[in-house]
Amino acid sequence: MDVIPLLARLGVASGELECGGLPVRSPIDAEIIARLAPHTPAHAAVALDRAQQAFFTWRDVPPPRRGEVVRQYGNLLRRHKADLGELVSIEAGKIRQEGLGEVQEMIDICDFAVGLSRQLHGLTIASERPGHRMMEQWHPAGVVGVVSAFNFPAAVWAWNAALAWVCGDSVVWKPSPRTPLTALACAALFDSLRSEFDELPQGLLEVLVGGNELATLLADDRRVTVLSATGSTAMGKALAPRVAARLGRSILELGGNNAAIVCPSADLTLAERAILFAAAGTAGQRCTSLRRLIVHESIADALLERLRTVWGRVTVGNPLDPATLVGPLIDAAAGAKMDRTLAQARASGGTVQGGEAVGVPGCEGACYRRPALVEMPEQTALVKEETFAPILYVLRYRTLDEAIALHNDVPQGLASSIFTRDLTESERFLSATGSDCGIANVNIGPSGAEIGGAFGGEKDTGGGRESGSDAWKAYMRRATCTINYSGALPLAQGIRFGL
Ligand code: UN1
Repeated sequence: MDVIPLLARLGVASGELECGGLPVRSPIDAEIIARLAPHTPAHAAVALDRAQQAFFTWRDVPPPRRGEVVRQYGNLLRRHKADLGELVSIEAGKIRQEGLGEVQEMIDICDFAVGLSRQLHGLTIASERPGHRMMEQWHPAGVVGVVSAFNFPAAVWAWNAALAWVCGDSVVWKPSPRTPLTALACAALFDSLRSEFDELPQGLLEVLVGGNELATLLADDRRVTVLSATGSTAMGKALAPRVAARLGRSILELGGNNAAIVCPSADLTLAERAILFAAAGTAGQRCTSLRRLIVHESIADALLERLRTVWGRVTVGNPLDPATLVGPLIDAAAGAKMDRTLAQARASGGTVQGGEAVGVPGCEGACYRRPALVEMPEQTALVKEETFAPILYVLRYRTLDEAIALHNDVPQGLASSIFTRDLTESERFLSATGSDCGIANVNIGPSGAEIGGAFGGEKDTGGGRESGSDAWKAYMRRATCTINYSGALPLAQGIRFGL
């Protein structure tokens, strides 16, 4: 696949693409599409320096003006949606619809951030002292480090970057070494704004291409005020203590083991469609992918019959082919992990449909798997693990209490859903004693979240929140300010002090 013309249209110079020691492969056919020169710690030091200098300038630019830059970036994304979406498909293996959806998500967060740029509101607070006023101000935080994963090579970065920029921060981005081209394209588009905005400092966006050592470097560097990392729980557990050791801030969006409870009153036609997209979409490689289905015993056979049919029919193939619903896994190691997991599921009493390798003409070296539907006798240790592949475990329940207990009895806590038309069941699921996840949905699957809400989850998912709602506050520092206009000096807490 020749990605050079596509990258050229997105503004990436071909000189960067062919000479380095880091091969970039497309999961579509496992062929090398570029060779980049990875950045060294010395490059990273320069990039961090530039980012810090950029912050010193940028924090002084009025937020609505910062928003104008993000607005123009969103417009660039609109213009380049088809090309950038295709690049995401080629590099991450997503089907075209999902590649485009990812760019749409970037556009949406830019729009959100533009609005936010005029709404970085603080509170006014009633003072206990006469002639005093209290207020909160939100100030830019500093350099925001973003570590992103292969499965959302652009959108998750954009959630962070668009907010960070309007909040007055600069961004140093370490993309997954599997998807650096998308990052270079996003950066080239951003760079092209420079001609329109004099105040856009060099260093507002720095991209570091390379492996884990660069993420470690960001975690350790005091200049990185906030480190936002998306990826596996193991990655989060490696980085977070390093950030904490220097008392830095981190935003973690780690693994999920997302479930859906299907109740007796559920609309099964709707549930079937939602389950298919959530479990098999993106070849099961979203943090929010549906991995566990907890079905009431009275409808389990009926639902399973429907699911077996759709699982048998789902089209697996080249993600650039418009008829394909399920593209490749990211690499052979992911396929081997899926195979091992299914063998273990069988060994512990699971009944497996699907999961076999699919040969795609012209893509023989790549890793295509049919999505697997696995009926399990119980929620074993294997089911509690996140396997980043299209495997859907099916469990049965009798009472809603039992279903919720099963639902919450995993280490992860990202996204969740319930299918029901019974108000008492959905309210219970959404209540304090229901789902313990950061995202809880009714009559839609756990994946495909909109940017307007805060995104993230609890427990092994890391606790961070990104994207919408008030997630922006994590990218700023809060100053609590008390102003005395009384001419006297009453002390708080009733203290009398003085001679
Ligand atoms: C991820 O899988 O890391 O909810 C992010 C979704 C997307 C984001 C997923 N909006 O599927």
